[in-house]
Amino acid sequence: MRLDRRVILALDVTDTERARSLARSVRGEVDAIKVNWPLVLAGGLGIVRELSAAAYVLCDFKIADIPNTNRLIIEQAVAADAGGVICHGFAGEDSVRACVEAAGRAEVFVLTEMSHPGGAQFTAPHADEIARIAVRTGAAGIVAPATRPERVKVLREIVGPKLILAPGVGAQGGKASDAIRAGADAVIVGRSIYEALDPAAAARQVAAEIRAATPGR
Ligand code: 3DU
Repeated sequence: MRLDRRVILALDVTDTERARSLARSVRGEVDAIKVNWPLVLAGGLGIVRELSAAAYVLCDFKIADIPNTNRLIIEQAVAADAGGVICHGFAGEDSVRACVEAAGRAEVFVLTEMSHPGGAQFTAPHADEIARIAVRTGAAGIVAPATRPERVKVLREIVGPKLILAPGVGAQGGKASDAIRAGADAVIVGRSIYEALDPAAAARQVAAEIRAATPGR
């Protein structure tokens, strides 16, 4: 994933026409479009192929099954031209490894610790170990909570130069600049961009906040 703006749009809408129009309107303002189950269940996997023609599409399938099933899911995402896929780490090292092996040139991001309050219950206590799994399996990076920048800092120490993508900005209460200063490479933003009257302007604003927080980068 090439990061210029350091902003990824979470395109969590279920109207495929609106999804297409949002993707068009933020072109050049975000580095990638993250597609999650709501859109794929509504529009089919074809929407991934379609959006991939003009953008890096990150399939947030939060894959968390046995290795063989993970492989089958990843193969579908790759066949639809996804640039990257998100898997859960809690299913264990063999499950994550199966994702990385099946992905080929597509990038795998391992979800370590979820950003919502419930994420502190089960994922946070194991996030450091999951981050180590991401390193050992050769994943491209991890997903870590913008709502807990202090945790992003700890996870950065563990993953070294691997990419850290941080959801939880805006609607969930996290601040893009805090996540980036803590060590995230990019933030994932959904509602604050796609529900804005001017989504492109909202995306530009997040990118501007990030630039202001990291002078000289
Ligand atoms: O809260 P937002 O509307 O900005 O959307 C955040 C997106 O990131 C959404 O697609 C959600 O499924 C995803 N995500 C998290 O919010 C938190 C995680 O730990 C992992 C993914």
